[in-house]
Amino acid sequence: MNLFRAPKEPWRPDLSKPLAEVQAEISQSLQCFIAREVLARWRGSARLLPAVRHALAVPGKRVRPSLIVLSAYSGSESPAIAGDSLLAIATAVEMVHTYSLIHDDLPCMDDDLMRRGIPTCHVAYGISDATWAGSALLIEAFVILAREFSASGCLPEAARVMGDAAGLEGMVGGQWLDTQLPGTGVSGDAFIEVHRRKTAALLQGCCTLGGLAGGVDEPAIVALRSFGECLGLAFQAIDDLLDVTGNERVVGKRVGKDAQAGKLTATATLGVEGARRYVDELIDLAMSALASLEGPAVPRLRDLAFHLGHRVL
Ligand code: GRG
Repeated sequence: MNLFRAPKEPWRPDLSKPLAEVQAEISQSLQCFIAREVLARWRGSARLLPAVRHALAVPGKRVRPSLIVLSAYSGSESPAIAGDSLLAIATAVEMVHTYSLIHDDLPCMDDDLMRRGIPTCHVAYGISDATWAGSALLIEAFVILAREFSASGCLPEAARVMGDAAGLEGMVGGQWLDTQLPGTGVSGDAFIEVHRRKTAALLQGCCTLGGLAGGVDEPAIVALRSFGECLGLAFQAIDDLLDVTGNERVVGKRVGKDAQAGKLTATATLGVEGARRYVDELIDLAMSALASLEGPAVPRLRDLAFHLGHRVL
């Protein structure tokens, strides 16, 4: 036995690298963590495991985990919660996001057949298992958050942030509102309220949660909240733009469906050019929100905002 073996270094991203490499590192580490730590929990519910694996282990852009990790390093080199615990929190938000995609794709919602370039969860595993898998992912995510934040003293705050992001104030409320409003004949900026809740709330929640994990101070939390909200609004407006101008093979899902369904979108309200200008303004605002932050991840947060403001998938 080698008694002098150095203990395994805790996981940390190399923030001096370009954004694409930092994101690839986060995505790969997440992939290993999901396989090693998360899917094991579903072995006792063996029939659900393939459905959960199908939805969770096929990577999308992993935007929300990146926001968690980068926000945690927006204050200092040494976040209060780091290593595998930070990865666990990043995984939990990806689980919340994955649940929302599974349920959003169901026949009773958007009725989509493709997601991330592969069949949606209910197409591959049936409506019943997809519904179970989505519900379990949401609840298991809160189990992980409770475990990882329990020693930090900010568990109640973290639970509230995630509850607001995913619940009536956020994703569920926004998605419900989206189904209630007609695509035309409502006030010009009604789409912003839908976007704020159904999409921006979770991105904002990720930045806040990452800040809490990092142990940053209150002014930094306010800055991260503002950054996350502007970025989230821009992110959804681009989703609307891609539905009009995007290529189905590149985007990995059906396009043209919003106009067909008469949805209230940024493009329906502002037109393609107007929606593009609206995105640019939001990305500028997001960048300004970062002005007071000085941690090692701040340049990468700026790169991410720029990159998402120009994304094609
Ligand atoms: C109670 C039925 C029910 C639903 C729960 C489904 C739901 C609430 C909310 C859906 C909210 C939703 C899907 C908003 C769209 C947000 C959005 C643009 C998702 C796509 O995110 P990306 O592009 O996806 O980050 P990838 O695949 O890259 O992870």
